[in-house]
Amino acid sequence: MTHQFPALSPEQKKALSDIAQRIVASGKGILAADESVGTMGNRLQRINVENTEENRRAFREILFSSDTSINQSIGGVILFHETLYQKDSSGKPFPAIIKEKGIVVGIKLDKGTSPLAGTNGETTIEGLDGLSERCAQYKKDGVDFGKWRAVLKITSTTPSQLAIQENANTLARYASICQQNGLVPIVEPEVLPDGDHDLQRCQYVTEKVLAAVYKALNDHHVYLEGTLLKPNMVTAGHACTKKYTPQDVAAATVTTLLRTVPAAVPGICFLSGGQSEEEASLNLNAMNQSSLPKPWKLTFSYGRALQASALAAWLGKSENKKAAQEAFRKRAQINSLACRGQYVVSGKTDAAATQSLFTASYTY
Ligand code: 5MM
Repeated sequence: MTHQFPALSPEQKKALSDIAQRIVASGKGILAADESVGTMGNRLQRINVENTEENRRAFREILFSSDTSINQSIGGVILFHETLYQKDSSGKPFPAIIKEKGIVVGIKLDKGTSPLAGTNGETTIEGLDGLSERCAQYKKDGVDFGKWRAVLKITSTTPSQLAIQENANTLARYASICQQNGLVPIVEPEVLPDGDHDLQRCQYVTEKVLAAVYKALNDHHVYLEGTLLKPNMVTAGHACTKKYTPQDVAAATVTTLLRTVPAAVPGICFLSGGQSEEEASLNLNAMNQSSLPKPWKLTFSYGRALQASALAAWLGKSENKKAAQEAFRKRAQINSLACRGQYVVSGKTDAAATQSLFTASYTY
């Protein structure tokens, strides 16, 4: 082994790094609005709204047509394929509305889980076939970053070495294909919160998973400066009886990241993983207040924890549009403050913001 054959030109590297830096510019995070049709159906069911294409479009229009000032807290939006080609009520394509606010458009590229035979219910992710062609088309259609979510479970027998290696390798192959097509890959290895394990077990597993992911990214010559990581926070399992403070979560999470994620990675954008909106904000805030070194931006790429209050305010009624936008704006602003470690809880927190958003075995 002597040297690496060039994979990307200096111009390609600069373009990727510029996109990644824009997404995680100071105080900014990502709105993960990339729920596939079935997952969006689960969200709509909670507010008794039918899962039709029009209802999915109408809710997304509420989010994307927020006042331009939303660009102070949101640097990127991840879309599902259907949403990328939808329009607002005046006929303007969603990507145009998002870009006009200076926000970067992303797309969900994975095609969901499929079983890994011979394991205890573990999975890999489908979507590599034809991925390069899909990326090239999305780039032409205004997309600048991709997202691929792999899922690992904590039980007494999992995650297995096979599941860790297979998902790490698949994430790295996806990341390499994205970069060849000018898309910044968001690498998302989610360790699910299901189970009664404690914080230390989650930390141990997350460290093993992230170490394998960064070894695979290096093996695949992925240009780290042009990537973003979307991990789970290190938390105790959903059914663990011992309770931990945001400071405990912050210490365990930042320690895990320091041990496994190179400083070349510009940003770490956490998923919310079923935490309540408020919990997800407080944990992120505690991380950014922690005295541990943080060579990367620590920010958010929340789905449920940015949309739950907005959905509860909307209830499928057009007259509630303003209230839903205000709920979304409020959560985005709180998370922007949390990215800087400046979120101070004041007054009463909305009931919707403190409700658990946990979905068991979130592996659709
Ligand atoms: C873990 O899910 C991702 C982050 O969302 P949360 O903050 O709610 O945990 C999310 O981007 C997810 O990957 C998308 O909603 C797509 O989900 P599906 O189920 O459609 O693959």
